[in-house]
This record gives sequence, C-alpha cells and structure tokens, in this order.
Amino acid sequence: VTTAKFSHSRVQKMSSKKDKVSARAENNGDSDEEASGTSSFSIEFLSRYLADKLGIKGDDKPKEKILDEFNVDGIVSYIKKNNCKKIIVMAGAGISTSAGIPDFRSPVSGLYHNLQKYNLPHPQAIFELSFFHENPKPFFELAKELYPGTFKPTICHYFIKLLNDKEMLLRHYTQNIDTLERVAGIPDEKLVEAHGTFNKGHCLQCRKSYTQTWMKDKIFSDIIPPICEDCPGVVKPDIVFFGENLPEKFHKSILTDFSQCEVLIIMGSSLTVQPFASLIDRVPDNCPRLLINREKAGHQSGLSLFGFGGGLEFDQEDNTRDAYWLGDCDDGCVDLADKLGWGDELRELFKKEHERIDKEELQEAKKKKEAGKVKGEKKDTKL
Ligand code: CNA
Repeated sequence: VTTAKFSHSRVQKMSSKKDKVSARAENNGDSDEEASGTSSFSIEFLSRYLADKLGIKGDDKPKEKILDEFNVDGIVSYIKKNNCKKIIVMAGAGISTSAGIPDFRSPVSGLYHNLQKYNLPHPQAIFELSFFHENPKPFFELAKELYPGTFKPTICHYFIKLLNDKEMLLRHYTQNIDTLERVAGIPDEKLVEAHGTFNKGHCLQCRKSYTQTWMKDKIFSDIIPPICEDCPGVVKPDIVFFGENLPEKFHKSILTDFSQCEVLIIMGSSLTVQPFASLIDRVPDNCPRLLINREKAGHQSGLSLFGFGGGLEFDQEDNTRDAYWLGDCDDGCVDLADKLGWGDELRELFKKEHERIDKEELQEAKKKKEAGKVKGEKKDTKL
C-alpha cells in the first residue's frame, strides 16, 4: 500500500524499484492534502483487495450494459441520450505531438530515444530530482528546445476548449507541461496540471517565486542554470519531477471530481505514469470510458498490475462500458466532434485561433526587430 503514495512515479518502476520510490515519496514531507489524497487512494485500494480476497466482490448478476456500441458512436449516443455535462478529459503528451513536441515513449520520435547528447545515466534521469541536483544543465538545455511559446495548440486542445464552451467539461486533467491548454483558452478553474507547468518557477533553496518570462529570459540568454536573485539556489520551473509531490490542486480535485464523472475521455497517454494512470479506476462503475490513442493503453492499470482488477476493460469479454479509438488524437477528436454535431465549429475555431496566434507572433517579431534597430542606431550614434 505504501507504493500507492501520490508522488510522481512509473508503474514499471513500482515493482523493480519499489523501496526506492517509497523512500523518495516519504522523504518529500507530504502536505495535508496529499495525505488525504493518499489515504483515500489507499482505502479504495484496500477495499478492493479485501472484497476480492473475501469473495464479497458483488453478486453474480450480469453487469448492466452501459454502451450500445463499444466505439465512438456508442460514446456519442450515450452523451446525447444522457445529456452529459460532467465529462472529464485525461491527457498525455500524445495530444501535443502534432504541435511538434515529442512525447516520451514513442519509438524513434520519443524524447527518451533522443537524449544521447546529454550523456545521462538513463533517459528518465533528465526528470529526476536527484540527478537535477547533481547536474541541472541537461534539463535546461532540453527545456530551451521545448520551451512553451514556440508551439501552437492542436485540434485536440481546441476540442477540449469546445467541450468547456458547451458546458460539458467537468475538468481537464493533463500530464503535459507545455501550457498549450492555457494557450487554447481552457480556463484555470477547469484545468488540473498534474505534473505542474512552466508557467511559474521557484528557487530550490529559498522558494522565491519567479515568472515564466524571468525564466525564459535566463534560459534563452544561456544563463543555465538560472540562479536565484536572493541566494545561490537554482531556479526550477514548477514542473513535477519523478520523486516530487504532485500539486495540491490535483489532490483536492480528484477527491470530488471522479465520483461525479459521467464520461471519461483519455487521450494521447501511455498511462504508465503513476498516480495519474490510476485515475481511470476512480470513476463510477457505470461511467463509460473512451481511449483515443495510437496504441491501446490502460488495460493494465495500477490496481490490475497488483492483481486486483481495474484498468480499461475493452479487451474483456464482459466489457460493458469501455471503448477505444486507435489513431491520431486530432483525427479522433474531429470524428467525435463531427458525430456530436460540432465538427465544423471545431475546424473553424482551430483555423481562427491559429491565424490569431500567427498574427500576434508576427507583430511581436516586428516589435523586437524595430527595438533592435533603435538599439543599433543608438549604438551607431555613440560611435
Ligand atoms: P508517453 O508515455 O510518451 O505516451 C504518449 C502516448 O501517446 C503513447 O501511447 C503514444 O502512442 C501516444 N501518441 C503519441 N502521439 C500521438 C498522437 N498524435 N495521437 C495519438 N496518440 C499519440 O507520455 P504520457 O503523457 O503518457 O506520459 C506522461 C509524461 C510525459 C508526463 O510526465 C509528461 O510531463 C511527459 N511529457 C509531456 C510533454 C508535453 O508537455 N507535451 C512532452 C513529453 C513528455
């Protein structure tokens, strides 16, 4: 049960490096919120375990069929029939790859396959706090390459924005740190950035807070690592590294959101990072779940790995509520939107927003160029 601590870890690591992961989590000084999140998770975990072991799993009644069809059509017809207004979206790096940001684990294009130049002991080290303390440079060099502000949101981001505009979004839980949800206009109160964000940063020693602009200036001026103005500490963006606690908002929100979820949509995630991956097991038993991804994922959740059931059931004979759509997230979202009757609206929003962003970038570049010219002219006159 101790392995179910709510710090950032990976399923595969939990068995092989079980003790190390628990020890790291325990050393992190859990907040009250985290403690409450942890205990509710542990209770859920224990109750399933006991129910299984004591054979009180429920009666043998056949499970109620929730979806007419186990595909996008089945999900859309469920949403329409039940007028669903409490949809939760869970997302991973796959919703941003079409914007040009690599994910972690895709073969060839994934980040983990392209980190040789940083000379790391192992690929995940770049996001491990212990390694960061030893050598923060690789992380900042990578951050420079992937810095938010250089990319535009995808169709998928605007699909989630439209869900919200139509008052159908209960919450969007993202593992992404690229801030593209914010750029797409998903409001802060509907957004849970489970693995933190580049939006703000803190000094690791004195905790002084820094803005994204301050960090960006330093990183792009090659002042790597950025050093605190008040002490010799390194300033790290508020993204959650392996071994760090997840944000308070995550722990608070999951306690109330998932029990009222009407439909869960999971997009672009391998569902291997815990505790995020196990959230799929927190929705009610009769809540339909749709996975939109290039590959099947989530059919082995945290609980099912321990042999306690759980995970997406689309491959099981007695599946009543789970569906998947295999392919690119953007295509999956367009299909969903078309079937919900707002495909054209989605295409229009995407086009309009991208035009707006392009225009703003052009104006920004023009301003910078003019400012550079003025500086140059001043220099010339001095000379
Ligand atoms: P992952 O483990 O790399 O998995 C990505 C999943 O998405 C895989 O199953 C891919 O097959 C799938 N995929 C990739 N591209 C597409 C696409 N266009 N359409 C459909 N499916 C696609 O990433 P996870 O998000 O599951 O792992 C969580 C990590 C990744 C978090 O800690 C993140 O912080 C981290 N991450 C975030 C970003 C970002 O912010 N954009 C980028 C890279 C990694």
